[in-house]
Amino acid sequence: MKNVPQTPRGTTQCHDVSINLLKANDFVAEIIKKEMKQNNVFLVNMTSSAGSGKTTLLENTVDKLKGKLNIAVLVGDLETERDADRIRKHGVQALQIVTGGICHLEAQMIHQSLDSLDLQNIDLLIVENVGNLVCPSSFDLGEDIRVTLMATTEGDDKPRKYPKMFLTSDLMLVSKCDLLPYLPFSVDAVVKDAREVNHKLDVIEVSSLTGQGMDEWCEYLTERVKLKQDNLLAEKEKVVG
Ligand SMILES: Nc1nc2c(ncn2[C@@H]2O[C@H](COP(=O)(O)OP(=O)(O)OP(=O)(O)O)[C@@H](O)[C@H]2O)c(=O)[nH]1
Ligand SMILES: [Mg+2]
Repeated sequence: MKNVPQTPRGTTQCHDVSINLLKANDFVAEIIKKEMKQNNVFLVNMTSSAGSGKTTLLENTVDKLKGKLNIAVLVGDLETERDADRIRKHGVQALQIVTGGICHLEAQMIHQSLDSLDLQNIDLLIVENVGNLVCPSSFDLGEDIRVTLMATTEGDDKPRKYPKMFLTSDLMLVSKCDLLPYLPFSVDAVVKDAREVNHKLDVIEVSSLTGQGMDEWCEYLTERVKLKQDNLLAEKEKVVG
């Protein structure tokens, strides 16, 4: 039998992440930030537990915004090309990052993928992180905003159980709101829980099934993309002037 190194029972790879690895990650995240600034690209890091509806939301988001913004998507999963295939069907470039067992995306993985993107012609780059509410919270990908989905099927007590993700997020999308009539889930309770962790957290209730909240979410994104573009333009004009 092969001598395969075993992860001790009750631990995951994520617990072995050293401070040095996080420092190295932050170094690359800064490089990504600079490249995004140079190319005028707004970068979103989308996180959630597995199956909270990230890819479905992105499919609908791309449909609503693709005439208005140039969008590209990077998707992280442990295995398969499935999510990138789903998004490509909606007419935008989507690249799959297969982590091969790693439970989160790291800045280096994003940086390597950037060579395959025509950044000069992208306004909005969305990264769908690996479905996991724990490990991805520790890895800055150089994003402008972090958006976390919290599905009604997960229970309204999760933010304070997994605080780092909500602490480091700018927006919580309460997803699958069409299921609210059938579930013991209180939107008020989940918002209260999340804002106890991060009082600045924005919240939008969405459903990819009914389209609830999609206009608000798309406006939220569009406003921030435009704001970054305007700020960068003003900075350039200041330098030239
Ligand atoms: N009722 C309901 N179901 C949804 C909604 N959005 C997604 N789903 C369903 O939830 C399941 C998971 O959706 P995905 O979009 O694949 O979720 P995900 O977060 O991308 O999953 P991973 O990438 O595996 O983490 C699918 O069966 C979807 O059809 C929604 O708004 N309402
Ligand atoms: Mg997905």
